[in-house]
Amino acid sequence: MRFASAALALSATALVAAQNVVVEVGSVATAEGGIFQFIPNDITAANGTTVTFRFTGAPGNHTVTQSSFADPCNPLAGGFDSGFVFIPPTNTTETPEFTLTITDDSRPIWFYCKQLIPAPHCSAGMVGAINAPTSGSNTLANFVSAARAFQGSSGQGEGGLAGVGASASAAPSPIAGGASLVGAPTSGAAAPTQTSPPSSGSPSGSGANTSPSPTATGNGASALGSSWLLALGAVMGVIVA
Ligand SMILES: [Cu+2]
Repeated sequence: MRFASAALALSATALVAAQNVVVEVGSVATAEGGIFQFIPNDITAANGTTVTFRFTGAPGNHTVTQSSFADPCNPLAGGFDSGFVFIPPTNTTETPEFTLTITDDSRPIWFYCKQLIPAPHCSAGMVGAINAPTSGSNTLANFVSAARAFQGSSGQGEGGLAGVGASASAAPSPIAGGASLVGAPTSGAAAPTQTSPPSSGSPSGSGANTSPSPTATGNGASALGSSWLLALGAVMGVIVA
């Protein structure tokens, strides 16, 4: 009987570990909620659960970047970060995926999209949470409200594969069919830096914004330099091609 109980417990553990939640990153202009959203944005996931972010919004250029309730549109020190995944309008091949494994379900995990073009996605409400409290002040609704109230450019610092309470084992993949990845995360949970350029390209469903000009105020503005223009040129080349 003792063996049977142990086997039962083992299988229950395996069941929990096998759970997966899928979140779509970005959408289309005609969708309810528009382009700038994670679907769903309210995720419940126990330890061992995997949360797979699928960059389905086409065209799109988004990130999944860990932040905090207190500062929804800036990267959390030691947080995870997918990097910028650009999806062209005509991407018909495999969808890039970024998969987190939950390592601490005892506290909420907050995240945002740090893309600034054509306007900061975080301020447009492109945020989400894993295991957010359903009562009290730190609810997802309050987090969304705080993000929408955020002024200036959301933080561009790069996180890593490993985050706080959740970690990825690989950068978004596959990157194919015209998709590109800028600022791919590397191993470790280094503190976010402000030296990386934001990505570029037009996440607009209409593709109308071809001359993005992120405002020169706020966090990370000093990083907007020649490397950013180079990245823009590279992505625009993809669009033109
Ligand atoms: Cu976005």
